[in-house]
Amino acid sequence: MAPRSLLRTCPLCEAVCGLSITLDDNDRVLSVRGDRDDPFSKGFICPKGAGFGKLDDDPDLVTTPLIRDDADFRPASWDEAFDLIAQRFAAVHAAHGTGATAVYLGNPTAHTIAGALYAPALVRALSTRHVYSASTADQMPKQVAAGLMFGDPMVVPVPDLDRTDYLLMLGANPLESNGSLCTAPNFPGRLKALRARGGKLVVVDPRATRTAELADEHLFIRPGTDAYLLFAVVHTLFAENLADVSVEVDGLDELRAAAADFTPEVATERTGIPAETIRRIARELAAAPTAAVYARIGTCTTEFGTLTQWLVDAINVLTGNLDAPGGAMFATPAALGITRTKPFRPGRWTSRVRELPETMGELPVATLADELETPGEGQIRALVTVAGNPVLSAPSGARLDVGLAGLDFMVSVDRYVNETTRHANVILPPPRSIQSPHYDFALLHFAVRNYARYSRPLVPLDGRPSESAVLARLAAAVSGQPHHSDEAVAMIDELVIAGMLHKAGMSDRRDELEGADTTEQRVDLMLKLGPYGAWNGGDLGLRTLLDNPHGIDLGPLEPRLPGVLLTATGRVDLAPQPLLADVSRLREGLAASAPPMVLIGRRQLRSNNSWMHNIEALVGGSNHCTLHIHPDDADRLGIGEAAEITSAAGSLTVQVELTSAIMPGVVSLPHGWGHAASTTQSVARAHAGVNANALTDNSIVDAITGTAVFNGVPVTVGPA
Ligand SMILES: Nc1nc2c(c(=O)[nH]1)N[C@H]1C(S)=C(S)[C@@H](COP(=O)(O)OP(=O)(O)OC[C@H]3O[C@@H](n4cnc5c(=O)[nH]c(N)nc54)[C@H](O)[C@@H]3O)O[C@H]1N2
Ligand SMILES: Nc1nc2c(c(=O)[nH]1)N[C@H]1C(S)=C(S)[C@@H](COP(=O)(O)OP(=O)(O)OC[C@H]3O[C@@H](n4cnc5c(=O)[nH]c(N)nc54)[C@H](O)[C@@H]3O)O[C@H]1N2
Ligand code: SF4
Ligand SMILES: [Mo]
Repeated sequence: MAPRSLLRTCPLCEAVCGLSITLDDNDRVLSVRGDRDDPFSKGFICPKGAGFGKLDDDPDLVTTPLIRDDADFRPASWDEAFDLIAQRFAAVHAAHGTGATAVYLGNPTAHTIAGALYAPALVRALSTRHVYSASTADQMPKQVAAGLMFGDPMVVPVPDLDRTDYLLMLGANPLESNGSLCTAPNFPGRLKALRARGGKLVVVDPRATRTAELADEHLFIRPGTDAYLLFAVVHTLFAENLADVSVEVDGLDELRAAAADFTPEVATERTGIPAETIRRIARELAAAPTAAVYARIGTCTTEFGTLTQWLVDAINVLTGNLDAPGGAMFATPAALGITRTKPFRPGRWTSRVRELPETMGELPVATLADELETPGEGQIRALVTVAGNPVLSAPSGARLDVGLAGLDFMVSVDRYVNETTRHANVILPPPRSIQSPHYDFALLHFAVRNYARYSRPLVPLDGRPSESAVLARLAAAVSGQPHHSDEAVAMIDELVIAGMLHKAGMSDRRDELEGADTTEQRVDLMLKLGPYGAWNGGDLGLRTLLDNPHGIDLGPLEPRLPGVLLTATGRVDLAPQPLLADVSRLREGLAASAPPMVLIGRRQLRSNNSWMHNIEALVGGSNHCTLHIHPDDADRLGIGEAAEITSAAGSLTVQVELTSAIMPGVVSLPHGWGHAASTTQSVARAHAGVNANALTDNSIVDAITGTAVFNGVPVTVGPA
């Protein structure tokens, strides 16, 4: 058989690029190219996507279940692994109840069918309030702000990148990250096109990033102060009578009142951005034919993350750009997701130790260390992690490292033995990506064009269970159900399918669902009942996507208000009570003196959080764990090649990189490094770096969501 090229969506970031993958006779990846016929990504690919084959072929990958006896892992059969899990979870339940078990879902669960369709079953099976995920180290403030303003935390507006005339971007660096909560393959190309058609790009960032270099204007901002800047923009829009609201809203007067004392002059003092510049930006946003404000991780993971995200969309509303072409719009994903019927409500319960709020069924990962450490009823004794590495990705990582070592039992579903999974008693590996089907259930909610693409597994499973089967069997094992066969997947699917058909009043149509297995039939049903679906006035179903393996374009974003709103009034709430209540905290912040030196993060093009450091082709070059510091600061502090950096949470010795691209008074360290501990990843160990989250402090969070604060951490820096 000659080498063959097969098509698949890249699962490695939010840009959902189409890949064309060439396999040899033994199903090994020979090469990876961008799929030129994908209507959304049009052949774009980044170094990570190009490294897909190397990731797939990494000799350090876990390929069979591992059981740890004392210090060492040994290979085991799937049945032995699941039997042990069932037995040990039963013991924890008998001794401490289900409230002593916990689950952590990491970032890649948002990129797999297994994560989308079967992780919820695992969470239900555990029947615990100890549910944690990377969301509270990431985008939760955006989802909560959207939930409060629009009634549904999945109804998140995205900048209409391809049509906007003016983009104000804060705390995002898509030239390295390829975008987030804004699914846009070839984000760099789309920004260049914006400028080429005469549009303006303004970037707000404490660093002169590659994205800032591409922009018309870059504003340095003191970390953690974006809420002051945006409030001053809101203030100006009202003060200069520039507000021009084109959608039905509540709370306009309350918003105006809340913004009254946040003048541009007040904001200047906090942000470092001149008042006249702030006024000009407000005027430009109001005057542009179309404009959008977009803010991402640099603004979410700060003390005022949720307030910031609220103000972003408040400005989009005030400038008449919400839900309007070229403004901030809502995607129309093809697959029917969870259909919520009641307005979103955060904080339905709180965490045991610190009483931090629940959101979307989760507790903040910033308190995971407390819940592991603090004795008493409800202390975590058994943990499941799926596709995550909280020791490197959550705040106070060093405490997590100790906390995990003290668990009665831990199971991890992961490709690698990493800094977190090394503590597991059992590691269950997913199969290769090319053995898994793919559909982007989550990310297409945030796409800048409506689009759908389904990829079947490119090669069959070689006796290993699918990741869906791993999660389904795990759900059965932890809840004392029969867990011996892959039938667990079909059992979950039949329940879900029956429920969806019943709700749609179509219970007699079960036999009409197409697909090679129940997972595909479930996808078919979600597509058929979706907004373009064959059972909903359109023609879309699984068959359409199988017939169009490059994906299909479903057109530009369309206005969706008021249809997508789920607020009690059916209007956009510009002044939700929980947000107004938090403004006093922001006001109090005005009195506090700014720390002389703060730490922020940064992302690297050839890296992905903690897990692409074991591929030679991806490490090295600029992909190193170094502390960026301004030469003036380094001079003043007497810092040479290495520095000692200390926060309330800990201290690290780091390699230094001088760069005037960073503001004086700010240092930047990428997260996801710190591989010196005993993992089996040989390349990563040789490029160990340090764990930035040994410095971040879990006691400081965004009050409304409990989201971790990674940007604006007070530190002192001195010579090593
Ligand atoms: N200081 C600081 N900390 C941060 C951030 C920051 O900006 N600064 N960013 C935060 C953000 S945005 C995020 S999303 C989190 C990420 O934090 P996590 O989700 O906890 O960590 P990742 O490094 O993404 O780990 C992903 C793991 O999934 C495994 N994996 C990869 N593919 C698969 C798969 O298909 N199936 C399974 N089962 N496993 C797989 C990898 O081997 C890896 O071990 O980090 C957060 N932490
Ligand atoms: N190559 C690569 N791509 C990735 C990832 C990766 O690790 N590597 N991770 C993926 C994940 S999980 C996510 S969530 C996305 C995130 O995608 P982005 O949100 O684009 O993330 P970053 O590239 O970290 O950009 C954040 C920017 O915020 C700036 N910043 C820090 N503090 C502040 C502040 O207080 N105010 C303002 N205005 N700016 C601030 C930082 O300097 C940085 O340039 O990227 C995804 N894509
Ligand atoms: S930009 Fe993201 S989706 Fe596209 S090839 Fe790179 S990692 Fe994959
Ligand atoms: Mo993330």
